[in-house]
Formats: sequence, C-alpha cells, structure tokens
Amino acid sequence: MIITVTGAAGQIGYALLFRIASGAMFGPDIPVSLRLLELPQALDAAEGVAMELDDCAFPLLGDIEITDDADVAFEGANVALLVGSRPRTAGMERGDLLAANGAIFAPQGRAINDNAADDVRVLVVGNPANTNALIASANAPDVPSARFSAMTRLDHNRALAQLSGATGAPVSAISRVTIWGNHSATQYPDLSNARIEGERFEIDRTWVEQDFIPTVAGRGAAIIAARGVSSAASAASAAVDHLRDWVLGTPVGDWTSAAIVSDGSYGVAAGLVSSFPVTSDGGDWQIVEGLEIDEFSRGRIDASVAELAEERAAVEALGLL
Ligand code: NAX
Repeated sequence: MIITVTGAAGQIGYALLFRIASGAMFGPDIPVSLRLLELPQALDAAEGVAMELDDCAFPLLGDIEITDDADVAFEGANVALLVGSRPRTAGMERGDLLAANGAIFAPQGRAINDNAADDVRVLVVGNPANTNALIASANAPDVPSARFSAMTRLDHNRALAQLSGATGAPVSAISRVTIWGNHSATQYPDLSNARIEGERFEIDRTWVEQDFIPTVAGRGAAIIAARGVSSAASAASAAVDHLRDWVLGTPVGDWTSAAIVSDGSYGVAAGLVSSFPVTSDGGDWQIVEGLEIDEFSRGRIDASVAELAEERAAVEALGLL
C-alpha cells in the first residue's frame, strides 16, 4: 500500500506517520510505503522524521520517499492524506484563506488525478478541510468524487468522549453518533439517534444544547488554549480511524461521520462536501439514509450547510472549481 502524507514534517504528520508505519491504520498484514510531501524549507525536517521512522524498525514499513514535488509524491498512491495547508493567520480574511488554500489543493488535486493509483482514496485534514476537499476533487476530474473525503472523525470522537463522560458509559458501548455539516464551529454534533449498549436512552436536551454541542464544536479552540498549539495526536488518531473504517469497513449496527460529496441527501445541496452519518463495507462511503430529522436538527444542519455553500461560492468566484 502506497500512502502519501502531505505536511509530513508538521505536528499532525509527526503523530500520524508512526501510527501508519506501525500498522495501526490497516492492520498487521499490510506493508506500507510512505511518500512524504513537504514545502522545500521543511524537507530537512521531513528527512529527520524519516530517520526516526527508520529507527523504529517497523516490520511493515517499506521505502520512504521525501519530496517537494506533488507529481512524485502522489505517484501510485493508494491513500493520500492531505494534511499540509495554509493556516489562518492574524488579520486574514476568509477569502484570503480560501485563496491561499486553493493554491495548494487545486494543484494537489491535479497531481492526484495524473499520478495516483486507480483505487486512490483521499482524506483532507488541512483546514478549511471540507472546502479544500471540494477544490481537490474538482481538480481531479478522472477520479470519482466519492474517493475524496474531509475529516470530521475527530469531532465524532470528541462527541463519543463527551457522551461517555456525561453518562459513564464506555465509548465502546456508544453507537450512532453523528457530526453533520462543516468541520468548523457551525458543525452539528447530533445525539438524536445515539444508543448505549444498542438501546435508546433518555437525554437531557438542555445539556445537549448548552453543554454537549458547544463543547464538541469548541474543543479545537479549548485544546489550543490549553496546549498553546492545535490538536495533533488526536487529529492523527482520527485520521487513522477514518481510513481504517473506510478501507476495512465500519462495524455492523454502527456508523461513523465523514465529510463526503453530497448526493442531495438530507437536503444538503448536491456537490457540497458535508459531514454525514456514513458506513463503509470497504468500498465507497455510503450515507445512512432514512433518519428522522427534527426541527432542532434541521436548523443546525441548515446553518452549517449554509456556511459550506458560502465557502463554495467564494472558491467558485476565485475560479478554483
Ligand atoms: P503544522 O503547521 O504543524 O504542519 C503543517 C505542515 O504542512 C508544515 O510542515 C508545512 O510545511 C506543511 N505544508 C504547508 N503547505 C504545504 C504544501 N503545499 N505541501 C506540502 N506541505 C505543506 O500543522 P498541523 O498541526 O500538522 O495541522 C495541519 C492541518 O490540520 C492544519 O490545517 C490544521 O488546521 C488542520 N487540522 C484539522 C483537523 C480536522 O479535524 N480536520 C484537526 C486538527 C487540525 O487543526
């Protein structure tokens, strides 16, 4: 399996690469070769990470290639984790942020289109993740759009952890939690269908609305406030979970959350990369259909999807789609 990681010398890269190389992503029987894409000024740092990967003597790890050339990095890739992006800096308007990331994700989409393996699966982690995935997919016309996804698994895992903390149920007993919409403060972490030990349970709506939702949606900012830097190990762990479930399949009776290209389900405009409840049987992600959406959920989903539509309009105006 050839796995390309962009932003490999960054903090998520540092937490992610060792998990991949140890077999945590695809299990103990699948050897992995790594392709690390970095900016020219970070190639030395990426080289240092590769030296440490060598020093782990992971039995599954094949060759490691380090490059600043996207065509080289995506050559033959079966899995591409697009982590490197342009973060928002002080005074940056959203339009500037989207333009700066368009300059990264449009060429990377083209490089995936031209070089990746036929079965490539792409996970965009770098923010704004949903719209970056939209840009990459739009620039890869020969790759089915179902192969592009953006990460809301960290939000999903945060929701599991918060519900576990509030109820005392272990995370392993919790199922059917959903993140809808954008990986941003507007996301909607939804417990309407959640189960504990397979059973519906009484849920305090005031806690959901005033505590659970703001805690999950604001967790990234809380981590920055506490650590001084953004979530890294938990983001890497979520990326491992996302790819493992996509390639090996989700557990029977449960689903996970991933941002994928909408087919119009649940009133989410077709073509937007929005988070949904999804399952996989090892092929493409499938949206879980037929869930009842109450008025509160409808409003929250619509608000986050409206933000995605605004982002799409902005990148369309920039000629990035
Ligand atoms: P870092 O700044 O530590 O690392 C980013 C790395 O990407 C740097 O080494 C940089 O040289 C590299 N890079 C930048 N542009 C590149 C390009 N065009 N090609 C290749 N490499 C490039 O950031 P880190 O903490 O690792 O976070 C990476 C991204 O993940 C950020 O956009 C961050 O906002 C996003 N996150 C997304 C999350 C999610 O749930 N979807 C959660 C965690 C994180 O906030």
